[in-house]
Amino acid sequence: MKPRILQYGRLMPSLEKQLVEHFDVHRLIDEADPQAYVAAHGAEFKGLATAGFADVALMDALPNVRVISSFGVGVDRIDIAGALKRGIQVGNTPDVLNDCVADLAMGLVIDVSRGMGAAERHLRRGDWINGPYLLTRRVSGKRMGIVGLGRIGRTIARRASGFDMEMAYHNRRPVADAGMRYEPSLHELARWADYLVVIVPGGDSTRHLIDASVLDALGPDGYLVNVARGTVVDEPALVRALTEKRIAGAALDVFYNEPHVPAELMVMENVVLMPHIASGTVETRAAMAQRVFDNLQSFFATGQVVSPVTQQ
Ligand code: NAP
Ligand code: 8YV
Repeated sequence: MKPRILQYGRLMPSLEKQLVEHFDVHRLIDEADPQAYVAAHGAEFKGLATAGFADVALMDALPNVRVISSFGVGVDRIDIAGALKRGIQVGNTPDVLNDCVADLAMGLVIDVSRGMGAAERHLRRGDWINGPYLLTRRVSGKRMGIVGLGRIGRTIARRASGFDMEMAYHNRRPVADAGMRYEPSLHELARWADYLVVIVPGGDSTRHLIDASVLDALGPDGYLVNVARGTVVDEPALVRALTEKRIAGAALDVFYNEPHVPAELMVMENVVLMPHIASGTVETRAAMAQRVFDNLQSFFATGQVVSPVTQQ
């Protein structure tokens, strides 16, 4: 008999198809009253496939679920401690997205400095006829400060080394084989950097890590690049710093209240805005989908997911 799985949120159609072929799947999004449905049927499910969310209320409503497989590496909307306490394994999709997230981070560094998006808007508006585009800022040879030298942070560093950039990083602890300077003070890193690239996990431990004081340390010639989570940046403080020209610009793939983006940012030419697309390539999303499937299949075959999450 196929294990019964609850699907929370929308997943890629190819993944939904693969899940249905191997599991007895029920999609919670098809229920008019999801809460009433899980209250009545929650005990039927052995696993949960989720688009990134699982709180303890949901886990309690699914008392026989022993595995959660989540689409994405970030687990900030999954209560990991709550899952582990209930004997539930959580699987995510690390590593397979490092390259694409790092590619986009590097693209954002280039775009916010060289004004590629802004210059193209200038051309498309027909403004080139009236004169050349403004001079922009050089990228090669500049200083990049990486906040979060983990799997993706290290991949970003490899990209930046191809641009002859000087690099340093800040984590809570130094990384043994980082091959670059560790900066124990986030403020000192921001003061030193031309680009502060943020790629830490979201959640309570990093909420507003990038606040007004870090932005002031980055200063009027510095750029903020955030490909982590919107919660990591104090967004109103960022809007104020940009409005008052206390930083040079920002490039953001993630926002505090997605898909809502502060109106002030929408009209700023020194700000690059992306709709959370860093992992969004055909190749990477297919690999992420496969890992969601593999985590479930491996759990039901061996009792272990492929990519276990052991802490938030
Ligand atoms: P990872 O390998 O776990 O790396 C995270 C790094 O952040 C670690 O080096 C960690 O070092 C550091 N860190 C954690 N908390 C910190 C803190 N409070 N202060 C400073 N450094 C801290 O994770 P990853 O696979 O690279 O992914 C990172 C995050 O990127 C994900 O959790 C997700 O939220 C985000 N992401 C976004 C997208 C997107 O589409 N934009 C795509 C993929 C991932 P220490 O533990 O030593 O501090
Ligand atoms: C999203 C991400 O999962 O992996 C992560 O943590 O933020 C992304 O890859 C993806 O955008 C689907 O929501």
